[in-house]
Amino acid sequence: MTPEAAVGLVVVAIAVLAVVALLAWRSRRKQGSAPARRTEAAARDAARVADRVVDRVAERAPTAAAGPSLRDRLGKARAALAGSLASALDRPSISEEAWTSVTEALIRADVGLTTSSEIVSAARARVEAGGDGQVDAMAALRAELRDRLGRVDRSLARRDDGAHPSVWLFVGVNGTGKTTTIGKLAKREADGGTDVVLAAGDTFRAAAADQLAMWAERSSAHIVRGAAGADPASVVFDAVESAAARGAELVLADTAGRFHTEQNLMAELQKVRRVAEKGSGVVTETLLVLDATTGQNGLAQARQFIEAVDVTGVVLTKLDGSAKGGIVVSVQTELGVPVKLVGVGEAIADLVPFDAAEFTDALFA
Ligand SMILES: Nc1nc2c(ncn2[C@@H]2O[C@H](COP(=O)(O)OP(=O)(O)O)[C@@H](O)[C@H]2O)c(=O)[nH]1
Ligand SMILES: [Mg+2]
Repeated sequence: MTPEAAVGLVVVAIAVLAVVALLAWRSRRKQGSAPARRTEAAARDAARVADRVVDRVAERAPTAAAGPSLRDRLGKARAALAGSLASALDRPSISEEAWTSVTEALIRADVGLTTSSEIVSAARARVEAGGDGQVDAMAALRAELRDRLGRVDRSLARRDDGAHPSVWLFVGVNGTGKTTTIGKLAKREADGGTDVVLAAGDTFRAAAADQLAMWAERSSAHIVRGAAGADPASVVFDAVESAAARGAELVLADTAGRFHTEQNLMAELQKVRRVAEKGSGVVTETLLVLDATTGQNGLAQARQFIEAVDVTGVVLTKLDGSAKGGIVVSVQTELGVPVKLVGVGEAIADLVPFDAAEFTDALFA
């Protein structure tokens, strides 16, 4: 090795040592913040992983407690109707056959024959009045549907005499989602600061009261239940008196599912309705719970219940499932009863107020 090379090596070695020393000094100086940064980075990574897990869980169980979007939950209903309408109307001039296809698409989506024809005639009149191509056929259809769903009062009524309790009675055939809806509403009302009492008026099966008790626990609501086979009217009466004694504002009364064709059961329901008002309570809502997936058959059920008890609103459940969505339009236009709430899943947060504009947009978008 030449002396120059040796000197060069020494200089390089000194330089390397100096850099190492400098780095060591800086790392010592920042010892406090480096672990914090590492912790932050690790936390960010963990959050990203958690987000991915949550996303995956949400994919598997779309009913997770996150606020449900009607648009997202109407996936199937939307795809079916929007697809048919787009293929019929996506052309410069709309032929007679195209309008027929639109009518058929609406009927397939459970809008019902009469209502579908009326909607299409009215939309067609709008388009024709607008002259050639001036009014978009899809927009006309959407506006017509929205108008028909209208601006009705969808609020859930309470007593306006300042006294308590108000009673909301839930009726409907078996399996439509009465108990589940009560559970979701109990949570919503309790979260809003209302003292809620649940009445386990389904005394047909012991399991029914247990199911309601589980929801009561989740919403911290008080529950009144009777012995298996007890008179449902007396259970509801006791719940109303218990609510009055506690100063609770609201009683949500469950009833046993019944076939709308069974006259004695419908009579029993009328008795529950009467007895619920015998003491300190006033029934301010009688909500018919309809399973949207039953389509037009739901309408037949609804007619019977409306005849038997004074139905003030409809809760349309399972709109997240294979329901076609159009049943909302039939229920309201053919029965004249407002759809007040829709169920979009089995979880506690899966109940949303019905919004005509949002619903129409969701169906078409
Ligand atoms: N997917 C879905 N399932 C629901 C909805 N509402 C209720 N269910 C389910 O429907 C079934 C029957 O509900 P339940 O409340 O026991 O009906 P009930 O006999 O009328 O009291 C249960 O499995 C519920 O989880 C909803 O909005 N969407
Ligand atoms: Mg039930």
